[in-house]
Amino acid sequence: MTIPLNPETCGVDFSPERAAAALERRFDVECIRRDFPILHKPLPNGKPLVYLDNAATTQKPRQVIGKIVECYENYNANVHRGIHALGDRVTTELESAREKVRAFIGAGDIEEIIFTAGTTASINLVAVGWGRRFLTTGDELLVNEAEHHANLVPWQQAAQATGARLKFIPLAANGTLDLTALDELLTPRTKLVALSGMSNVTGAVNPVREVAVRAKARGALVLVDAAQSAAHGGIDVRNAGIDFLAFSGHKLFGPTGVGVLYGRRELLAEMEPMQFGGNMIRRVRRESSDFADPPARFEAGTLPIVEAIGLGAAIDYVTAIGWDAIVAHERALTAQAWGQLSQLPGLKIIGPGAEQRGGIISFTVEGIHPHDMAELLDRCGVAVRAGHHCTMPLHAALHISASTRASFSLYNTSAEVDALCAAIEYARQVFRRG
Ligand code: C6P
Repeated sequence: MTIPLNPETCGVDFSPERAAAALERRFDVECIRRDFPILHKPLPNGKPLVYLDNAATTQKPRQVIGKIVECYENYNANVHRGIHALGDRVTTELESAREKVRAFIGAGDIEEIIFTAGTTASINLVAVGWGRRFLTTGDELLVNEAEHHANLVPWQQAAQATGARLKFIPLAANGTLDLTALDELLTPRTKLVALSGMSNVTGAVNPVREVAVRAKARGALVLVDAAQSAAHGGIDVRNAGIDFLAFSGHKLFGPTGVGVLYGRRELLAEMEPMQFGGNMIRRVRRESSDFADPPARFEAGTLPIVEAIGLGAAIDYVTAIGWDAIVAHERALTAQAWGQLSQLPGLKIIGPGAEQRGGIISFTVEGIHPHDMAELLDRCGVAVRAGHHCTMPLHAALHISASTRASFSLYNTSAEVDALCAAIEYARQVFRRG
């Protein structure tokens, strides 16, 4: 039997226990937690950390941290430039990370993988590089009000710049997509449908494949914002019929500062670069230039090299554990949290039932502002996010200004779900007393 872990490429310290657990596809959460140093550091108030803000960013395992240290200590150099040993090594590492991303999302070719600064940068690149080139007056972009601002504002800008118009897939009462009228909304003028794989507020997992099939029938392209979904399950861009896919390294156990744009080869070949300078050219004359082929055409300047290599280590990490095991663990936590939270008096969960969502639960509690709630939870060591979560139109549609959000990851435990509920009860007591 081959061990599905590669200490060579993943950095440091794959413990034999971890390897054995991964081999058996047994999910040992305590074992996994040992990979994340931050989870064992007490907070300034002495409480143990209960980190439930994974939708904002995930914590990093030692395998990723170790890989970053390994890069800086052993082969730090610029890529695609230096004719020296360090330059060769780091270029090989970077391109190996690109290959890992390709395999991770099921793309056909590494030239379809562009390293960017994150999901926001990736979507902007499509909105400008594809949108400004191909959209004209009267064209339609199909979006929805539940999207993160990163998958709405760039399309507003593209529409304003080109005369295209935004159309919205309606939302059901719980904030999920209502696809009943999708076929009528899609017209021959629809050029692109932009939607997330999973909402960062409702946690709803969108039926991307179904939308893609229906969009394709009308000749529209499909862009998927996988900022949240990338950390919760396998993606297969070809099988799902996705034309563009965007995600961030930092929500997938990798470093900040790096993200990915996948684009189908034929589409990238036609797109305009958004940034100009070194690395993205083929030939520069005094008055004009020719640009390199993708991906270099869209990677002007020095890349987030070490960050991209760190992302490669993060992909190795989750792949070694196995998505089936990760998803099963997160589903169990989400079901437990949904069940317990929905019993708490005055607490209203936003979005669908546990079976239709990934590991994100946003809620409101009668009489307690979400910011106060987050602050009181923090006193108990429970880290959550409060606010509009960069989804103002969704909150407006739900007639609320803010919500509190707990989001789960592979290292969270059933006891931490209990701790969340106990901390909410504490907050209710504080407000009752006050
Ligand atoms: N959501 C959250 O707490 P960046 O910042 O570029 O890495 O990711 C932007 C982004 C795009 N789409 C979705 C669905 C997202 O959730 C995010 C980031 C964080 O919900 C920070 S606002």
